[in-house]
Order: sequence, then structure tokens, then C-alpha cells
Amino acid sequence: MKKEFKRILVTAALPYANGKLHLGHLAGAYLPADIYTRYQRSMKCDVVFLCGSDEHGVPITITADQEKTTPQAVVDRYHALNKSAFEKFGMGFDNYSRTSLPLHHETAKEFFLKLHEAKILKEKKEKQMYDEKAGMFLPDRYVEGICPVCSNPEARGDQCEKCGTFLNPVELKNPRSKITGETPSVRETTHLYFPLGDYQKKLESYITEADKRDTWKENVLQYCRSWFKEGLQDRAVTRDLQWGVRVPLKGFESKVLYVWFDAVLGYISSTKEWAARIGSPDKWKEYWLDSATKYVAFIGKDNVVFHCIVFPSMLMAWNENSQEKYILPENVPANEFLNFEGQKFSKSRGWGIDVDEFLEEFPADALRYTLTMNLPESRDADFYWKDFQARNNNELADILGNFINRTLTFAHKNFKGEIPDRGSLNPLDEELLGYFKSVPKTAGDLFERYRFRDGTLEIMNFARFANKYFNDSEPWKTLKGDTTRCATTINLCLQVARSLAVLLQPVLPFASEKIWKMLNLHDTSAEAGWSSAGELGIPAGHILGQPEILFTKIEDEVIQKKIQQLPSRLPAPVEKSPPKPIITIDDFKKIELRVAKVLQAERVPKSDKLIRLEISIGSEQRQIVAGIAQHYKPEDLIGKKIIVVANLAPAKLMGHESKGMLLAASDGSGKLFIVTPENDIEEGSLVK
Ligand code: B3M
Ligand code: ZN
Repeated sequence: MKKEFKRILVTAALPYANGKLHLGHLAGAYLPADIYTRYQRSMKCDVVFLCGSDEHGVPITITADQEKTTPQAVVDRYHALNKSAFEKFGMGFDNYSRTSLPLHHETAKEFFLKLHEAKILKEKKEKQMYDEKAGMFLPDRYVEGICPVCSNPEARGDQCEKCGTFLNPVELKNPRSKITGETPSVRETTHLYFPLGDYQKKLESYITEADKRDTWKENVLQYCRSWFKEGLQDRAVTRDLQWGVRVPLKGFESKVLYVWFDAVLGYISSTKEWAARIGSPDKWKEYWLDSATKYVAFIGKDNVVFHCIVFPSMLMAWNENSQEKYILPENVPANEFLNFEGQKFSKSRGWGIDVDEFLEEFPADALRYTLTMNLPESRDADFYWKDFQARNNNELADILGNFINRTLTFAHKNFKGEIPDRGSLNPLDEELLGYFKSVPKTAGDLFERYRFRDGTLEIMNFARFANKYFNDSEPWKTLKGDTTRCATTINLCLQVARSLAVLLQPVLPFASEKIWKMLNLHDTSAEAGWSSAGELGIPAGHILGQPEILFTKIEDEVIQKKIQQLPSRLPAPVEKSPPKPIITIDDFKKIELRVAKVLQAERVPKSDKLIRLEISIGSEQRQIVAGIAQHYKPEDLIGKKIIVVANLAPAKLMGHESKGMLLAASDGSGKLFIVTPENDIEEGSLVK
């Protein structure tokens, strides 16, 4: 079933120019796309790699309003920031475009008009929420109100997060605009719809066929299946908004194209921009309109529906009505999410770290490597500072860096900086050589199947093995009695160094290029072909360059500081409650707070909130009942030191007496954290 392709088109999701990129973005789509592209280039494939800023949509207009500036100013700023962050990270895009460019607007309008003229789009009247004060129709997510099903007072216009019901904003009780807080009115408006449902059959068979040729990831297939199961619905492709691609139709002058409709076409306009820039304006057609091209679209999981369903069906609709036939994605290898120190990245809570901030302090390759080894390829994964330090110090520096450094230093010291000739091979050499010849294929096959973590692990294991080979061969000993043996060892180690530079180039482009320089080789490590990594590529007598440190270790203090900064990056608890009246110190002294130790804990039967705790406050043991069962498991509480209000009047909770109350804090998400003393202070101690 495998099809031979002449060239490859790679795209990575266009990030919104409405905020800075963080590590989660890199792990979701960009790093895998870059590794894949670099690998394919070194396989000597004809590849073009495109991206750009997604510069439309409501959130950008809201940012502009908040900052009292224009949407254009917002996207100008973030486009520049994100472009430069990507460059520092080593992204090898052929072109990084913007959807606010006239070229893109023309492309999107042309596409829209083709579908409209072919009578594919349906016109429908509908009722929508309108914010009189903001003077705009409200997107579903910008209306809040009471859920008609579960009475959650904070249900969103598209969905109630509490009970999971999909909603239409006009169904909400007491609706309010998230933008102005005002009660919106209901107005009638006309939009054009794309009939997704008409394409369901074709989409299902497209995905089945593509999956047979180039196995799709199970998580992606799952998302598609669930969409198909629900049944595809018509989707509006126009919006009542000022900012975006103007709808080129009479009567629609005040509307723009739905941001997703134009954004996916941004891949095409970015290719056009690239082609014009390199002086072959028609070259984009080779990539988009020739079935000998393989198209791979890298995205994060939240974009699956747009790339596996919306975009392909738009292309199908075009193809049915034109001589020009667009190719569809051959694969959409979407990743799951990367979390940060166990929690979701959150801009509003300041949880996470932006790419530019990270790269001011640490080298790009250390980040690329850590993310590669933690790619959320089949499930969510995490970035931890400690793991980052360990990956850098114990793997990059101690394994890869050490191997390269000891090999080059040895050659300089003992072979005048030249690569010595090989003599006959011993079993150890043979074993190394066998491994050496097999790695390009093993790792390459994994990269080919979008398994970047496993592929990189194979290469690093080879570096581990090479280190062991150096140790076991003891060149510092053979140097004295058997120089030919020693020369053979060092010759092979230098060949391995070259090979590692080629194999790791997709993941560690900067370090790879440094190794290349140290070996004083022609051209660049990127230009050397992947298959040459399995060949003994450096002739004897070749003069080496100077050894340099490849990776610097990261000190404990540096990481400690990063970890300490974490909680302070979280704003104070944001549980909504009005401030209480001022009290005097005497009022406060009425409360007896004590350290207690949890001796026993169990759930209160028939209650999903309550846990019954047996505690010791030094002089006495007693029972308290706490509403923490949704946040803690009883077994995790036993032995914990907590703080209790010891002189609270006893109360009965679901028939169980509670003598006292434990202290806990809740964060903005409603999660509860028990207050514990910092040190293992004795139970009974007074808290003052
Ligand atoms: N800008 C969404 C995102 O960053 C979006 C991707 C567009 S790809 C055409 O999640
Ligand atoms: Zn609800």
C-alpha cells in the first residue's frame, strides 16, 4: 500500500498572533514537525516546510480593545516575537507567513468564491446574541449565564463545563456578555454555511485510505471517529466582525470569513509567498496540486477537527469544482498536550514558561532534547525542571558531550589532531561497527512513523554504547604498547562522532553543527545525507578542528531557583468572596489554632464530599469531619500534619460529630489544598 512520493509538503499549525509561544506549543506541533523535516531533508527528499501567524479571530480584537490599540498592532507585535522565538529554537521553516497579508486575503477570497459560485455554501438566518455596548455580535464562548440543565451560574454559551451539555447561547438564563458584562440582546443575522454533513462519507473513506498508506495515530483516529459518530453538521463560514478577511459578496460587507476557514488556507498562501520569494511564483503548485507530493500536517490535539475534517472537506469541495486538484493531508500526526510541572500551562495564572524567556537562560538544544524525550505522542506528558536538568547533565553532557570531547581531545593529544589509520578489527570493533551500520535505519524508520522520542532514544543509546566502547577499548593503555590498536579505536570513535552529528541533526541542530566544525568536515551536518551516518566517512589523515565544550552542566542552584519561583508565579487564591470586615487582635485571639496529626481517615459512607478524620492534638484525640473527599484520598491523609480550629463548637455532619475544623485553601479552579506546617512540628503546638 505504501506509495512512493516525489516530494513532501510539511505544515505546522499557524499560532495565533495573540500571545507568546510556550513550551507546550513546541511539544505539541512545532518540534515534531521540525525533526521530521530535518530528517527528510537529510534523506535527500524534496521538502518544503511552512508556517506563519494566524492573525484573525475575535480574541485578537479583544486584546486590542483591552490594550487600547488596533488588532494590526497586536498581531504585528506577536508575529515578530513568535517568529524570533522560533528562530532561536532552531525551527527550519522555509517560510513564516502571516494571514493579514494581502496575498493571503486574496487566496482565501478566491477559495470562498469558488465554493460560493459552485452553490456549495448555504445561506441561513439565525438568532445571535448582540452586545449593544461593545457594538458586536458575541461569539458563543463570550456569552455566560445560568445553565438551563444544571443551573451552573457560569455556563458558557457553547457548553456547560459542569454538566457537559452543549448549548446554544440563546438557551442560557440571565445571559451576560463576557466582554462588557452587559445583558446581550438577540438579533437576527445571516450567514453562509459549509455543509460538512454532505462530506461525511467521503471524509470517512479518505481517512481510512490514508491510514492504510501511512498509519495514522490512534488518538487522531479516535477524535475523528467520535466526530463522525455524532454526525457532521453545517458550519457557518462567515462572522459578524470587522477584523478578518472580508466576505467578497454583496450584502455581506460587514462580515468576515470565519477565522478557521481562512487560517487553514494560510498554509497555501504561505507556500505561495515562499515560491514568489525564491523567484518561481508557480512552484507552490508542485506541492499542493500534484498527487506525487505527500502532505503531512503537524498540529496539537485541539486542532484535529479542523485538519482532519474541515480543511479536507473544503479541499474536496474545491476539487469537485475545478481543474486544479489539491492534495489532502496524507497524515495529521497530532500530539496530545504537554503540561508544566504537573499542571496545565495557563497564561492567566502565569503557570508555565514562554519560549523566549526560556531561551534567554538555556540553550535551545537542551530544550529540544528534553521536549523530544517527553513528547506527548500518545498521551499527555510533562515538563519538569528537574528532568530538564537531568536530561542536560546526565544525558547530553555526560553521554554525548563526554564521548565527543574525550575522542577529540585524545586525537589531538596523541595523534597530532589527525584522524589515525585503522588496523585490523577486533570483536569489540566489529560489534561497534555492526551497531553503527544499523542505527540510521532503526532510528530513521521510527522518525518516518512520527515516533520521534523512540528514534532519538535509539540514537542516544548508540552514543551510550560508543562511550562504553571507548572505556572497554582502553585506548590510554593500548597507546603505550599497541599504537595500531589505539589508532583503530580512535579512528572508529571519530567515525561515530561524525555519525552522531548526522543522526542528531534533526533533534540537536546546534550541537550537531558544532561537532561538524570540531571534526573540520565539509559543508554542514544538515547537508550530509542520513545514510552516510552508516558509512566510515572520514579518511585517515584528515585534520581535525579544535574540541569545544558541547553542553554545559546546569547547576542545582539554577534549577532550585526556577522551582522556587513556581508558586510565586501563581497569583493568590482567587476564590470569589467579598472581603470581610476588619477584626481586632482580640477577636483573632478567640480562635484556637493547633497543629494536629491525622491518625485515621475514612470516607463517610453515602457522602461524596466528607472524610472522617481521627486526629491527635497532643493532649487529646478527637474526630473531625471535613469536606475534602473530592480532593484527597483518605489513605494519603494518614500521618499528615494539619492545622485545626480546636475551639470550634461541635457540629454534626451527616450524623457524624465533628469537633473542630481543618484549614484548607482553594485556588481559582476550585481545587482544595490542606494547610500544613512547613516543618514537622509537634502536634498540639499552638498556631499564632
Ligand atoms: N491558530 C489554533 C491554535 O493555535 C490555530 C491553529 C491554526 S492552524 C491553521 O491552537
Ligand atoms: Zn450545566
